[in-house]
Amino acid sequence: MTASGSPALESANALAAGLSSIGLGAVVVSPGSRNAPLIQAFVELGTQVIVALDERSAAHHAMGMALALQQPVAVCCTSGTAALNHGPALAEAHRVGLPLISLTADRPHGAHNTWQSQTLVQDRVHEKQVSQSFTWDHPNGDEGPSMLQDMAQALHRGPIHVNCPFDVPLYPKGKQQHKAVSPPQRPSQPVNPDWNRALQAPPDWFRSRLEAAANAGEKVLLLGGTQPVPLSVSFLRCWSRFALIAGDSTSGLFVHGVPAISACDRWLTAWQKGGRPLQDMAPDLVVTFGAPLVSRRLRDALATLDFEHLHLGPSGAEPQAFARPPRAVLCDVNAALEAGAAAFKSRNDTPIASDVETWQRTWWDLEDGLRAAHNTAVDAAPWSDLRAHRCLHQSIPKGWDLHLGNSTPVRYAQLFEASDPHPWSNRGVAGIDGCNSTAVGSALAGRPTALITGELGFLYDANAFHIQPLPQSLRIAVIHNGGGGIFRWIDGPAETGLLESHFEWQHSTDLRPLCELHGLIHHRIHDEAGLQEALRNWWAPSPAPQVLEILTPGAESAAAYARYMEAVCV
Ligand SMILES: Cc1ncc(C[n+]2csc(CCOP(=O)(O)OP(=O)(O)O)c2C)c(N)n1
Repeated sequence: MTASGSPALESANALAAGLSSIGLGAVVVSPGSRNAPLIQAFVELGTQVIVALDERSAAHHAMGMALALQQPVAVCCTSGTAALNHGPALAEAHRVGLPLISLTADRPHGAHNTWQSQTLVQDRVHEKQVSQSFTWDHPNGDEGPSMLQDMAQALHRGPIHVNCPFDVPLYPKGKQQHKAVSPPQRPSQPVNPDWNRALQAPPDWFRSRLEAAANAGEKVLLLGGTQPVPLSVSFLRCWSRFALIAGDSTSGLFVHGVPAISACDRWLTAWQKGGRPLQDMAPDLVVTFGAPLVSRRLRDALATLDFEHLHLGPSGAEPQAFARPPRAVLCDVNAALEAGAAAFKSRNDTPIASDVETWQRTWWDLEDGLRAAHNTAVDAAPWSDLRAHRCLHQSIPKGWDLHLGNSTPVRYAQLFEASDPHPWSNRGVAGIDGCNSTAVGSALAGRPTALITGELGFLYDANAFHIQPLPQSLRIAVIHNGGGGIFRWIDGPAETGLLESHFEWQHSTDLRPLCELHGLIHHRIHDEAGLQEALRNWWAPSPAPQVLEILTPGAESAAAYARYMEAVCV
């Protein structure tokens, strides 16, 4: 018999201690019985433990914490369907390379076949959405440490799933005393420095390829989608001389003093409206990274052109974004930028090839004109989503993290400069099901966090707020435009005759009772003057998270955006 009298508790203790030793920052647990050994183990160990009811939200909370802390965070649940609910966050973390650890407690091996309740096959159930799956079944001898080493390796590439079979007894004999658990504080450095890791460098051929591109005067486009790591200013500065930089505002490319184009849809609209041939914008070499680009139109336009494509990333993914399959460059994005910067530096004293200079100028002349026309075009718009987004973006204080709902908020955000830290949106798989929770997770990790989201996304993920403790430094601006405004942006829904009823899903849900249920401070806004006024005091410390429900007209907002595009793209 083990010291505690429970093999389950011993196994859970060993796993909790092992994960802590490889850099675990915190754990989000959902109430359940089968995972009782893990809950007790983490509390006993002094790990930061957050309690969240809904496993789908809990996994997104943990992902938001991993993003804010830049280190692994675990989410822990009981057996059965609870385990499946980690799926959406794992899928998102997998696409963007975040170190999320899904711990699913299970009954002993084979239980699902023995007429026991709350059982299903859990081993490897998330296999396609994680970098590696593990079964922690009371490992013996070196088995445990070796598995933990594999977990640490796998976490550098993305999330992992650890299924943990436990048999009764799940609880110790006699009443236990635990230390009081304090809410997390804003960390000035990673909570567990063991996670500090060497960046995985790109293969040598990558640097040589960029050297060759610079020597031969090739037109290089660095194109970034959403990714979680802050990118180096000095490396990007080196790149910006030789390469054109463009991508999503959530890519990390928009750092102070580095020229980069974020409003890619706007840029392409203007290019095409001017009747310019796509061939004139064609690069010779495109280096991509991160989640799929928000601007599908730019991706589709590039896909009609012929160039070489390299895709960077720690998972070695090879997404075929364009006409031909890319060559994967297995590495961390910053390490690749460093290698590129070194390649370009050696040519710093040499003038840029005139073809390349002209090509870059062509992109930038158009972009400069668009930026110059931007403010006048927004000023001309009536009260609408566009006007609300501008007010919000202008008011976010320095030091606050910005999260964006991944429908129209992330698209509007491309029009407004934002950096340091770069904004976040769950663009990996672009589900609207965890945007609240990811922002809550970021605030739980001690970072003041603002979320701009749509009201359907807000309603969908309402369980984000069934959490202990609820962070205070969280502000949520809900653009309540009467349904999914995104469906007015997309070609198609309007033609079906079902736009309002089945796509946009017009509704008249009042958000106030929901906010009251969760103890969120709620204000409703009807116009721009009201929004400006509310924002003046909104960021000051408050005893609970605050929600601004901003009422905008849905159809007029879509029309205002279309008119804005017409006005700037002349
Ligand atoms: C889990 C999930 N279900 C459905 C969708 C499809 N979808 C994308 S945007 C959207 C509507 C979002 O509406 P809202 O949050 O109000 O934002 P808005 O479109 O007004 O910006 C839906 C249903 C999705 N991306 N993820």
